[in-house]
Amino acid sequence: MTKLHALIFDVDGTLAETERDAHRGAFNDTFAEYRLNWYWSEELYGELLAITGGKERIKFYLDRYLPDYPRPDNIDQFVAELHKNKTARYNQMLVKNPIPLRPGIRRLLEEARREGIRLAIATTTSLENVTSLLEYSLAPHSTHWFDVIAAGDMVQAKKPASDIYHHALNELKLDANQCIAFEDSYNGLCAAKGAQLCTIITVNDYTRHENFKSAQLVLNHLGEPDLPFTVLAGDASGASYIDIAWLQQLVL
Ligand code: XBP
Ligand code: MG
Repeated sequence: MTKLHALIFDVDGTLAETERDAHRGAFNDTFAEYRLNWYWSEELYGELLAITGGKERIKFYLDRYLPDYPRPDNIDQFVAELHKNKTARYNQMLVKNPIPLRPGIRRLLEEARREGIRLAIATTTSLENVTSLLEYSLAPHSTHWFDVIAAGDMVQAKKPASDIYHHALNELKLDANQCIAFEDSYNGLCAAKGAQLCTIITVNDYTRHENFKSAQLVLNHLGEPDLPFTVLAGDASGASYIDIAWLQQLVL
């Protein structure tokens, strides 16, 4: 019998709604500081989210939307500088105005810890950003709740490649069938499924129309005892919120 050993969480869009206001706002503030005539509207940002990773997203934006923009000689260095500035701004935002965790996240993390289920993170964003989110939105020193934080440039290829999930599984020293992944996007689902992980999706405004056919379950959020989730696809077998007992039966 396989037993559930660990839960692996995506960060942006899954732990908290960080994209529309915080990441996007930080990118735009950086562009303004550098007097670049670039502005990412909510709608445009939805398109740009198809490219994971902030540096990769900026380069894609230039290629797709500003092909005539005169590029500095060392474009990679320029993009890295912009991204460093954006990361500092994003971290300041998380300290000043902590972003609430999505429904069910805190409850599930706390229950997992009580039950001896290990926790891990597999994200495209940087370790610095994850640390701030956990520190200010979950609890002080809560990075220690996680045995593994697999983040950003620790792997060569970002989601939808599976590298970050393979890295997390390697560090956990677990097989995919002993773990469950939580994601919010098609790119994230591709990454988790490519590593053979059973995956639960909680959609948000940017991702609700994406293709989640290979997910175990698609929900609007993880639910709370007094805030039932809505099932968008899959079979929740009568549950109204995700807890450890419910997750255990997925890996039997
Ligand atoms: C989401 C992403 C990230 C963020 C920006 O990552 O694609 O690129 O939008 O973060 P995930 P950075 O859902 O895997 O957590 O600017 O730090 O790359
Ligand atoms: Mg995500």
